[in-house]
Amino acid sequence: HPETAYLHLLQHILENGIKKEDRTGTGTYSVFGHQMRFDLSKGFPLLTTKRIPFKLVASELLWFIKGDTNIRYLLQNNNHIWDEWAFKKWIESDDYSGPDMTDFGRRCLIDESFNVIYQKELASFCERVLSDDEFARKYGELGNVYGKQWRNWTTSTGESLDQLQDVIHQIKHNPDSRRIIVNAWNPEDVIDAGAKGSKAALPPCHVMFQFYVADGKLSCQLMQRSLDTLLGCPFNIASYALLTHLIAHECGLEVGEFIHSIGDAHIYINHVEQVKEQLSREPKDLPTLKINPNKTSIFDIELEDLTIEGYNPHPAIKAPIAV
Ligand code: UFP
Repeated sequence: HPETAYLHLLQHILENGIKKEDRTGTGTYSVFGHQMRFDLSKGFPLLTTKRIPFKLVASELLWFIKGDTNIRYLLQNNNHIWDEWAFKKWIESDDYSGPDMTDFGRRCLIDESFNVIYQKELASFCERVLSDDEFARKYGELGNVYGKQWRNWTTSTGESLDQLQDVIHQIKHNPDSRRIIVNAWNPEDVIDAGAKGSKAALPPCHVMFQFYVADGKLSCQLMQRSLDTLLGCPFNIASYALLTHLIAHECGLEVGEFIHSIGDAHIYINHVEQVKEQLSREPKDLPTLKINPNKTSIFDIELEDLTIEGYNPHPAIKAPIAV
């Protein structure tokens, strides 16, 4: 079963992971350097050992593809996966005068009365990004994150590069090329990422990806520097599988493999019980992805053009996210 590649990684980290502190202060079990392969012709790799919300994966990917870096589009699609990063910039700004939100990611996990106040502040922040154009422009914006780097990379001479459009062009016209790469890691932005006034809210986790065409099939390899194996990984696999499908669809190719190459693959210490629960479950049949055949360009695809069929996973597993 294609999902066993993922379950093996969880098992491997539990058995061999080294205890390692991390930026969030949570602590992890971690291994360095791991690769998983998913044959996309065997079904769409949306995990079945717990439910993964496909709509969130899809709306985030379409947001990257649009070159959008403002969380407003995500909020309009009920997608809250990037909220905390925008919220962090807001509470650190001079315009913020609400309750003290310092270190909110950790405090909301350990202090329930703080969590209530935090949830209220965060909800009103999101509401304002949705309803107030000026506020959204200023505080919904994450800066130089994926959408910017993929579609609108700024060169040292001030020109803009559309890496995604360019790889699609290469796949169509020069498919044997060994240079079909999108790079999200910009050392200039990474130096102070996340700091007050910095150009990027956080350094990219999916650093670069490369496409490969052979036998009429499109494959994709992702190099990811850091992986939250329980919470992030299932999203990352589904997202890049979807991207590969979309580009294959536009280029008239079948899908080949998605290859996930990882630097620091970790399980947070407070995720171990959830990991064991997931490992006790039997994978089910993978679903299939349907893309509206009337749309070809990936830049025209909307959420309603994508459907997942035959998805009957085990129930979701709740776990705290480290920010
Ligand atoms: N993370 C993922 N996948 C992602 C993403 C983040 O697993 O797509 F954006 C996790 C990895 C790590 C944390 O646990 O988020 C990022 O922290 P750091 O920048 O310190 O690696």
